[in-house]
Amino acid sequence: ALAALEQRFARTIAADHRIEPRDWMPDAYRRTLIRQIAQHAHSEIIGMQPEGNWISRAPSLRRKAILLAKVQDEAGHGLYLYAATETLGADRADLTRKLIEGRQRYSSIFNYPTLTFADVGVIGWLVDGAAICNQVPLCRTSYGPYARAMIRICKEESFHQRQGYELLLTMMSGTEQQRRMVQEATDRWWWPALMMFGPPDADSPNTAQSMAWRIKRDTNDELRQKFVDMTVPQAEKLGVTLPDPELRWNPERGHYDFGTPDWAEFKQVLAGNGPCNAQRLAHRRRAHEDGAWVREAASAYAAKQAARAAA
Ligand code: FAQ
Repeated sequence: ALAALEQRFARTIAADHRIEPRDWMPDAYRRTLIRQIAQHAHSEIIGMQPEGNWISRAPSLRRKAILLAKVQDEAGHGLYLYAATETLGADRADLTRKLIEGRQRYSSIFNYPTLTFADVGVIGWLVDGAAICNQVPLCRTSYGPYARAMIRICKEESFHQRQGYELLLTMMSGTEQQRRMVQEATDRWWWPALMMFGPPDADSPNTAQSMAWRIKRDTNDELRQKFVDMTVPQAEKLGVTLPDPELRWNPERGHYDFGTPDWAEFKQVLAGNGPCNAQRLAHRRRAHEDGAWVREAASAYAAKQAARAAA
């Protein structure tokens, strides 16, 4: 019986059809999805902090309204993704516990500080740009609920990317000091943005199996290259320099060559030693503790309603 189930799963994947929650799936496939989707959800929630830092200091009412909406969208993405993990049998409260106990990951990128308002623009341009590059192929991932969640999330991420680029275009047509702020923020975010795609393929333990299961549709290095190729012309149009002396067009490959990210730094950030890891987790933990009374009240209310319905 197990062999028949395994065969049907393999046929569904080979035909490029979707696996749905009610379908049989290998335990390791389920575990990999829960790991990746939970990490993605945690990233959206922790990712609210660096930009949230600027909501109260946005330079105009218009910029404040835009930033509030963007950070709210990220909360929505997080909840949407937690709901996708629940279709796999995970429990959101349990995932949150694992996050605040440091037992599950979130993206390395959110462990860097936002020092000036230009960072808000650069996060939209580079961080959301990298997120889109990684997530558009995930609209075709083999697990149905994750693929469908990605369609909506990508639409909102494109909007985020454009607001960041528009903010930077505005700053670049401003004063010399504003142009310097944009360049300085680009210098700080460029390499961490390249690290968002994960370790090089040769050091990526999960890629081969995830590609075979069609959870991932491209490797880490393929997506990193795609991101560099699409971003270089945007940097030129903006008038900023990307901080990589090795960056140049390679006509034979038809791609840009680029330098090597500092993978030792990446490992340090993953080990919890990035500039803001402790601060991000402490903030998330505090928010969770401060919200305990809301969860208690909601549970008490739900129990009361259920008792009333039963009476
Ligand atoms: N940071 O074998 P691989 C956003 C871990 S966008 C931290 O290559 P995999 C939007 C990896 O988990 C950001 N950890 O792993 C936004 C694994 O750990 P484990 C979120 C990383 O899974 C914008 C180990 O290293 N997007 O939030 C990172 O096949 C602006 C070995 O790596 C997603 O999560 C990293 N950068 O490939 C929000 C996209 N890279 O558990 C607010 C979905 C790797 O084995 C503001 N995820 N690791 O110990 C993916 O596509 C994949 O999970 C990868 C990693 C590509 C990230």
